[in-house]
Amino acid sequence: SSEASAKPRGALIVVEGLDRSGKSTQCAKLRSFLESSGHPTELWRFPDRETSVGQMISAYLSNKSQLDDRTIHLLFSANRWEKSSLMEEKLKTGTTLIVDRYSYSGVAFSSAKGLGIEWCKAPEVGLLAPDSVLYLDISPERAAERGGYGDERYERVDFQRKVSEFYQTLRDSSWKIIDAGETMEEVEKKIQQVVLDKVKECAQGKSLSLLWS
Ligand code: DGP
Ligand code: NA
Ligand code: NA
Repeated sequence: SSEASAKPRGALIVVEGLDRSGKSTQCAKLRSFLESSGHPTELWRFPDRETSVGQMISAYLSNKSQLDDRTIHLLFSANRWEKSSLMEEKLKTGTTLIVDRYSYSGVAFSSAKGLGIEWCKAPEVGLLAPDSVLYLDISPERAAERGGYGDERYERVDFQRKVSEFYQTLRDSSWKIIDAGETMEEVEKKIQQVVLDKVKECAQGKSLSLLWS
C-alpha cells in the first residue's frame, strides 16, 4: 500500500555464531539499544520453536526424536519459510528485525554433518537476504568454556569446529566479523555502530534482496 511504501523500511540484521558465542545476550542488548534510539525493533530467532514445525525441530535438538539429516535440514528451512511473508511485511512497514540465526546456520550445521553445501543452500534460495550479518567470532574451545554446553545435539567441540569452518565459506560483503572474545561491553559497542549505519542506509532506500543470488 502507499502507506507502507511511504515509511522508511526496517533493516534485516542477522546474528550468527557458534553455540555459546554470546548471540542471544547481544541480540537482546541490541534490541533495547535500537528501541531506545527510536527505531521500532523486534527480536526473532530461528529455529522458532513455537510453530508446529518448530516443535518437531525442538524435539530433535533435545534428542527426543531422531530424524534423517536431510529431513531435519528441510524442516529448519521450512521454519524460515513459514515466517518469510511476515518478515517482509514487518520490514516494509518500518520495523527493524534482529534475527538470532538464519540460513547461514542452516547451511553450516548441515554441511558439518557431511551434506553438500550446494544441496544445503538450495532450499534457502529466495528467502530475504539480510542487510547485515554479524558473525560473533569465538573459538570452539573458548565457547565451550563459557559455562559449558547443555544437553542439545550439536553442543560438542569437534562438531562446532566443523561448523565454524563451514561458516567461513559463507562469508560475503554483508558480513561483519565481531571478535566475541572481547568483553560484553566492547562487543555491544561494535555491534551498535555497524547496525546504526545499516538501519540508516535501509531507511534511505537500500533495497531488499534475496538469498542466494
Ligand atoms: P539455538 O536455539 O540458537 O541454540 O539453536 C539450536 C541449535 O540448532 C544450535 O546448535 C544451532 C542449530 N541450528 C540452528 N539453525 C539450524 C539450521 O537451520 N539447521 C541445522 N542443522 N541446525 C541449526
Ligand atoms: Na544452543
Ligand atoms: Na543462542
